[in-house]
Amino acid sequence: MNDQVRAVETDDPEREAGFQAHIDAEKRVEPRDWMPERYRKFMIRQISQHAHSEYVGMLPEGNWITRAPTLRRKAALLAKIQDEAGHAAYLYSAAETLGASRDQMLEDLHSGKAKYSSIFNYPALTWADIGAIGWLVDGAAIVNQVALCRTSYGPYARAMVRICKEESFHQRQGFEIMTTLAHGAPEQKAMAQDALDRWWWPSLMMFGPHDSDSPNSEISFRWKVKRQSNDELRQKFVDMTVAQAEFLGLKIPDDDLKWNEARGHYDFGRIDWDEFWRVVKGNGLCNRDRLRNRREAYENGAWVREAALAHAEKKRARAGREAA
Ligand code: FAQ
Repeated sequence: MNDQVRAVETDDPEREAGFQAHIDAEKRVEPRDWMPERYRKFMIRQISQHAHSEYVGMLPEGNWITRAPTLRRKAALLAKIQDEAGHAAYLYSAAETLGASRDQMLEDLHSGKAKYSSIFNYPALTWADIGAIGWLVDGAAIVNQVALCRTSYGPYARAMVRICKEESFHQRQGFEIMTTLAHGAPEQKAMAQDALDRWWWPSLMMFGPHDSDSPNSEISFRWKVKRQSNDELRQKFVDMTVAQAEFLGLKIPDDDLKWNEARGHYDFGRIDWDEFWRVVKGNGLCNRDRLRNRREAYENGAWVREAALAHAEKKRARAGREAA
């Protein structure tokens, strides 16, 4: 949890009951409303992790901007990556409305203290990975984020509405790349299959641990932060994606994947949770590279922040002189 939380009055049971009634009545919580300190910290935790994910999430794809195969692909990829930067900006701002400091959030990311989505610690090895990221990673992000459009904290829910619209363009961008490759030469189809093989299981891990191992879920449901569980959303993603893989003529790398008539859902194989926790704890293939890259970008951007502050200070001083 983030320590940089605005000091507020200690929580009291009567106010908490009123707060819960407000949530139970499906009303949004807004920045100036009273809220329990635990809710404020809980929201900062989730929103800042989400912001960090968008921010770090630019890196696997950023690596391919100079190598996109056509001008059109390059323009679309650039636009997509810029969108991710925008999503991080909305989300950091939403966390700031809860009293979190952006400097502190970034320091927590750069020091390795803060979490961000496990998925961004895998490398994008070929152009087909850019297709797989858009198709699967953005596809999974949409499934998760559509549910969050109805989350209880107003600024977060409103950010999600806009973000989901943009993610849906991202998903199509990825699926279009996969369609071209999967219906292209045998070598292209093999590249598409290889990307699916490598991104499938990490995409399922994006939804978080099984419900039985998800410590935050109980309170998250009570506060209507979460509307659907990790396992429900993962199942939704699997059910939706199988038909898309069939359209592409690609095989999902799971021998246990089969339609279960009784459940009305696909059954699927066991997720490697050891791998998941290894990655979350900082020992995935790219964790160190990702953090080094973010730290360097932050340090290299210091002069821009200083110049912007100096400019703002100059403007303020000029306005003060003119008013005097
Ligand atoms: N990676 O108790 P739960 C995107 C942590 S955006 C790392 O189940 P919760 C767009 C979890 O934080 C992708 N850590 O937690 C894009 C908790 O740790 P804590 C990001 C994970 O919050 C596309 C612990 O495990 N999306 O992709 C992960 O109830 C393409 C126990 O878990 C969001 O952040 C994970 N995968 O449920 C950008 C959505 N899963 O905090 C660029 C908002 C779990 O107790 C290119 N977040 N953990 O220390 C959420 O919906 C929820 O936070 C969940 C986790 C569902 C991720």
